[in-house]
Amino acid sequence: MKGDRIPAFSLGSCKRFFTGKDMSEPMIFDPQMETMPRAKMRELQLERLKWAVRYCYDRVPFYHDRLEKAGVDPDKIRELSDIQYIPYTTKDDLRDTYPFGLFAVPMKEIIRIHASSGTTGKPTVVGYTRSDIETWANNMARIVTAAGAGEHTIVQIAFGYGMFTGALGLHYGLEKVGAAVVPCSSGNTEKQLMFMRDFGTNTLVATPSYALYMSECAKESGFPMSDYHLELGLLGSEGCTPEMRDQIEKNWGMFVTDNYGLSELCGPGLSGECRERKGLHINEDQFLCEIIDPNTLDVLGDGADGELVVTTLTKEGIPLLRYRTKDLTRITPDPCACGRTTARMYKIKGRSDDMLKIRGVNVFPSQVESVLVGMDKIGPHYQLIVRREGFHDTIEVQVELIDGSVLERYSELEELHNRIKAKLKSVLGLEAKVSLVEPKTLERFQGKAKRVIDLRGQ
Ligand code: DLL
Repeated sequence: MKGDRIPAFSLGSCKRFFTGKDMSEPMIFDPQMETMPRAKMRELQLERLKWAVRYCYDRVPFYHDRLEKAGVDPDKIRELSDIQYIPYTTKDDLRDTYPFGLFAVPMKEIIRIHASSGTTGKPTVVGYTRSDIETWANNMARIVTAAGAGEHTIVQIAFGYGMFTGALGLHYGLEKVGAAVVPCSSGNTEKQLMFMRDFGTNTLVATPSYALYMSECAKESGFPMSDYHLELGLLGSEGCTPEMRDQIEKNWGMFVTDNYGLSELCGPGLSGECRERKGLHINEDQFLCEIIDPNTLDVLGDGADGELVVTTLTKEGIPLLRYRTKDLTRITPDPCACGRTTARMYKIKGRSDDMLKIRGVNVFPSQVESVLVGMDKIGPHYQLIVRREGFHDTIEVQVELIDGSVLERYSELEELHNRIKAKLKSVLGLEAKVSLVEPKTLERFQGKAKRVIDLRGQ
């Protein structure tokens, strides 16, 4: 079939350049891709964009129709800016075609399936071919190498293994660079700390909030902090303020880098910080990134703040054209002191939709609503309050009772409270505090309801 071969630079070309002896020695995993002159990178991206559009058009009926409707002829893509004629893809498109509607290969070619975290009902589902898994591992290998990992690394992966892409993504990349991987998963903190002390673990993979929580547990563990040997934290999957990063670094005595990605686009591995920490290097030979104004949908230039939109350039299982991440950032193409020429994106500043990331889990207010609607004894009015207590994110769901006298009947109140809490836990995948309040006490809105009060930035 036309458009079947990913153009230029065989995907198997990635090889280790050289391995530093310790974490402070800068290394480049794939110098060909990571230090390519920018003009050449743009050429490669164009070739691959043509391939990706043709591939989607030929193989995914959804894209065939979308491109036809938009009048996009895959053979007429001549320059990178022609991407502007391609319609955006959104999370809803993935949900509407659940589970496999956007897959571009038959199931026999899929060797792994993941899904987005914390969603109820219809999560977004992604499939990987063998080549996708290999590319993903290479992307991750570049990022962990840039952060200082290598053969000298003993790493505990404290992301949850499962449908979440974080753990296996880092796992494969770290194995690729020769690290000794300890697949602890998240939770069971005391045991993790024991392994850290006994194995001489020098690298931790976790969300910032879990890395911080672990450090607090370590301090209380009764063992001196000198029994822990962490030097590097490969953190990501949620935002982390500079203050929080400082605290994590201070508590563990380690250097922290940020990693970014989303399950729809592979998982982690889209971009990550090198030791300069002046932005996250984008794996540009794999992902074509644009910044758009989320309101007008106009494409903005380099350096402008806006929403990140990503086109996958080599993905076979579930290729995506102009996927709206809803994450707000900006991009710079300026060269980095580390020697890489790949463009860098700045830390995520927020979202253009109402998705909240709480302790690594994606939460949409609509999920909370879906739990509350239809439950007896409570009305339709609710509010979510997200706080940072110390450095831990918490979510409180305040719900109005229909009949305030329930507040005086303790056992009835407790039963209702526990029922809501359990249902929220099963749908959101995390503990929420539930507060049942008197009728008519929550604010009413004339226009769009403001259900979420996010106090974390204050
Ligand atoms: O969080 C993938 C990942 C795993 C990235 C491990 C890095 C490390 P999802 O669960 O689909 O995938 O969540 C994706 O999380 O759209 C952002 O809003 C947020 N996010 C991910 N990384 C960062 C980060 C993984 N470094 C959503 N900083 C994205 C801020 C992040 N937000």
